[in-house]
Amino acid sequence: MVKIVVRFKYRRDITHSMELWFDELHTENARLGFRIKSELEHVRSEYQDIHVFDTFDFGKLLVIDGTVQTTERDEYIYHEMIAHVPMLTHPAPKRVLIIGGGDGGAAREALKHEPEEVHVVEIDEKVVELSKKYLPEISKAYQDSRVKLHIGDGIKFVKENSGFDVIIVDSTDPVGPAEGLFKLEFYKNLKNALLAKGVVAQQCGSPFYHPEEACRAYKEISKIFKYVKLYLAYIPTYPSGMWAFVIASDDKITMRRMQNFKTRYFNSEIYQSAMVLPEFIKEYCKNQK
Ligand code: AG3
Repeated sequence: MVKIVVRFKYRRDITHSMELWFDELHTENARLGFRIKSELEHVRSEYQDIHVFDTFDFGKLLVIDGTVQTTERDEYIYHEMIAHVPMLTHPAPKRVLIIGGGDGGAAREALKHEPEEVHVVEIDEKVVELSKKYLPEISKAYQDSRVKLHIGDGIKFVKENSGFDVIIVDSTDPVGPAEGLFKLEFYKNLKNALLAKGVVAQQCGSPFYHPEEACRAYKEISKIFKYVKLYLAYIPTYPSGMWAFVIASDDKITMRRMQNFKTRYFNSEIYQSAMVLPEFIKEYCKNQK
């Protein structure tokens, strides 16, 4: 019998004597709750269910299909880590492509490298609209003329466009609507869209709750690129707090330039240490078919 596990369920419950909470279900039996001041917006877009909440401890919170995407308080960790690791692995990134990332956070960080162009391909224009309205610090990248927004399917975009130095895949979870972004076919197209020395980075879930997702991404992308590494960041509002990314290139993965911009989480020591993996992840990836 196949057991269907509802991994992420949106629930806003009124407990604690009329307090309002948003909970993300991490498993059937574990969840993380945010006490909220108010629901600022709830939109059912063509693609997904989107909420923006005003929370007590984390500022504004963007939720897609019941899963926390970003909060004003800790967004810098994810956005710095998804952008600076691949950007500093490239000797001189001029053309950058971000698949997903409609909130603008990854683009904001990519701009710190003085690229010529940053293309953001977001499928859901509602994400962009709500981010511009409620998350100005995250979405301010859109005010920069080097940032070009394309509303459309990232899978299709990489088939039809090329010439990028760095590609950042900032999607929702590896299961569900974003699944296609974790498939071999997509990775092949990513490689074709990259120039020589091109670097790609992608978020690939919680290695604590779902090591199979990170390891699958690692294995699939390894079939296409010569050098591949998983790396981690600590993100308080994501399931388990431990988050995985994968970086891939046909050139050795090493930090090629010095950091000459301000960050709040990332630094050159973290570039190194983030790639040091705990035993359970190594074991899992080794044993996984
Ligand atoms: N994209 C990855 C969010 C994944 C979080 N998963 C979860 N809460 N279950 C973040 C978008 C930020 N630009």
